[in-house]
Amino acid sequence: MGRLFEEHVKRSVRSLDGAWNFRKDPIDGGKRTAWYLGIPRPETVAVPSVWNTEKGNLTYEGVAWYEKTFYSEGGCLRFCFGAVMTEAEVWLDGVYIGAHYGGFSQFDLIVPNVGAGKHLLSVRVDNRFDEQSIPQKRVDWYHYGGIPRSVTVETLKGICVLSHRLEYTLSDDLKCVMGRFTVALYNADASMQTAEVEGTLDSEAAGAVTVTLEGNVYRTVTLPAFKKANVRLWDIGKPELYETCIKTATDDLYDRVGFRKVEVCGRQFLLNGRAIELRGVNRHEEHPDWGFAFPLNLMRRDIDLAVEMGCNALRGSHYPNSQEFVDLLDERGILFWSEIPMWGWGFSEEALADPVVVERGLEMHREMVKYYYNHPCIIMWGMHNEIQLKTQAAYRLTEVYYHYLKENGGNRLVVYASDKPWEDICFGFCDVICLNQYYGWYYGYEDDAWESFLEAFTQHKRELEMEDKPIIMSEFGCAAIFGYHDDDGILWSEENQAKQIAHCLQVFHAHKDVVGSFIWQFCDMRTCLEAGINRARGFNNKGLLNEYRKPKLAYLAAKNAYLAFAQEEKS
Ligand code: ADA
Repeated sequence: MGRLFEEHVKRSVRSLDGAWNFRKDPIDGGKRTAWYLGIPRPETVAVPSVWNTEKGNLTYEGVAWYEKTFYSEGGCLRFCFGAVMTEAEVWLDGVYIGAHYGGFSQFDLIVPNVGAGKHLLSVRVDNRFDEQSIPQKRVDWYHYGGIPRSVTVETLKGICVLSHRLEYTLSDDLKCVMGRFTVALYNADASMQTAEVEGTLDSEAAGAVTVTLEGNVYRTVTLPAFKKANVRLWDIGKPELYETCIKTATDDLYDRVGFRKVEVCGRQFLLNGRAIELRGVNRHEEHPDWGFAFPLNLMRRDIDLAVEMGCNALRGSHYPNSQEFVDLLDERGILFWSEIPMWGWGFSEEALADPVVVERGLEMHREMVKYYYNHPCIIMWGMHNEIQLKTQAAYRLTEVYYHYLKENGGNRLVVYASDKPWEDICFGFCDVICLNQYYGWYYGYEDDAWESFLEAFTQHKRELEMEDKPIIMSEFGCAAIFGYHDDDGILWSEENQAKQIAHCLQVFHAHKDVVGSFIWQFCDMRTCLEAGINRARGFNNKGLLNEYRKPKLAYLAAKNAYLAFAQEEKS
C-alpha cells in the first residue's frame, strides 16, 4: 500500500483516505462509553493527516478517535494502515479487531466473514508516552499524533499473498543472480484450499510451488531457487529495477527489486565492488504544515534538492520513512539508511534493559524488514541513535538487534549512530562505525577540532583492534537562523554555519578511514518543547534549508563540496 505502482491486479483494493470523523478524547473516556459504536458529535478531518496541524491542536498529546464509513461486497477484509501515531486500537462495526504499537510502521488486520453492505471502521489513537515508549517523550522532533499515512481495505479471496521477499546472491563477476522468493500466504477461505504459488521476475518464471492450506490459516513458503544471467545492476544514479510478482489463482502481489552488492572491505565501503564515498544528509520526513503526513510532490522536491547538492545518500532520521519516499529513492538511484525511532537521551539504562522495550524495538525491526526488504536503495539498517552505549543494557540490546538484522535483513550493512566515541562498548556490533559529533556547535570551537578528533579516534580504534572498520560521520552540523547574516560569522549566522560545514566536509573527505558523511540536517524542523531541548523558535535550526526548503548559505557550501567530490570520483 501507499506505493508508486499498483501492487495488485486481481485483488480488490479500496482507498479509505479522505474525510473521516474525528474527536479528541482528553479524559480517555471513549472506550468506557463505547465510542467504537459511533463517535458522538464528531468533526470532519482528512486522513492521512496529523491532528497537530488542525487549528488549536498543535500541542495536543493524548487520545483521539477516528471513524470511517465504507461499503464493501463483504468476505474476508484486510485493513492496511501505513502508520498510526503511536498506538492504535481498531474496531469494525463495534467489534474489536486488533491493535498496533509503533508510530512509523505499516500494519494490517484481517477480518474473515464480513457481511456485504455498510460498515464502520473505528480507530482509537493514543500518542502519550511512558518509560516503555519508543521513542521516549524526550526527542528532538515533534510528537505528532494521528493517522499520517494512507489506509486501505482489501478483499481477500482464496490463497492470498500477504508479502514476499526476494533473497538473492550475485555471482563474483556480478553478472548473475541466484534468487529465491519467500512468500507469506493466507487462506482467506473458510475451507481448505490448494493453489499453485508462482513467482516471476520481469514476467519470467522464477519458481513455483503447490500449497494446501486449511481455512483461514497463515503459512510462509519458500519457492525453488532460480538463476538469472546478465542482470543489470542497480547503482547510484542507475536505478535498474525489476518487477517481481507472486500469483495464485485468486490473488497476486507485485513489487520491485534491484540487484546490487553492498559490503565493507578493509576500510572501504563497496557498492557493486567499487569503493564509494557516501555524500549524505539527514532528513526528517516532516513539514510544518503537514507534520509527518508528508505529501508526495514535496517528497519529490526534497529529493531534487538533495540531488542538486550532490548527495548520493540520505539517512531517514530517525524512523522508517513512507513507502512512497523509499520507492522514489529506488527510482532515482539514491542510497538510503533506514532506522527505527529508538532515539537517544530519553532511554534510561533500566528502560534499555526492560524486556518490553527490547521486544518493541525488535518488532519494529521485524516490521521494517518485512515491509522494506525488497527496496534496493536501502543499504544500511540503523538499529538506534545515541542511546547509552556505555551500558551493559545497550550492549545486550544491540547484540540482539544486530544478529536479527544480519540474519534476516538481506544484503545490507547494519549500523547505529553513536555519540560516545570514547565510551561506546558496542562497536563490535556494527559493520561501519557511525559517529554523531558536534564540534563547532556544542563543543570544541578550535580550528583543528575535527582533525584532532579524527586522529585521536583512529588511535582509539587501533587500541580496540578495530583498525579496519571504516567510519561514517553520521551527524555533524551547526544551527543558523534563516536570513540572519553576520560578516564576522558569529554563532547562529548563516555565514558561520556555511563555514563550519564547508570545513568539516573537507576534513572528512581527506581522511582515509571516513567513507561517508551525513550532514545534520537537510532542513529545519519542528521539535518538541520538552525541558532540555529548548530550541530557538521551537525548531531544530541546523537545516541547510529552512523548514519551507529555502536554502541557507550552508546549502550552497555543502553543494560546492559534494559536487567537487563527485567530480573527483569521476575523474
Ligand atoms: C543528535 C540527534 C539528532 C539531533 C542533533 C542535534 O545528534 O541524533 O536527532 O537532535 O543531535 O541537533 O543536536
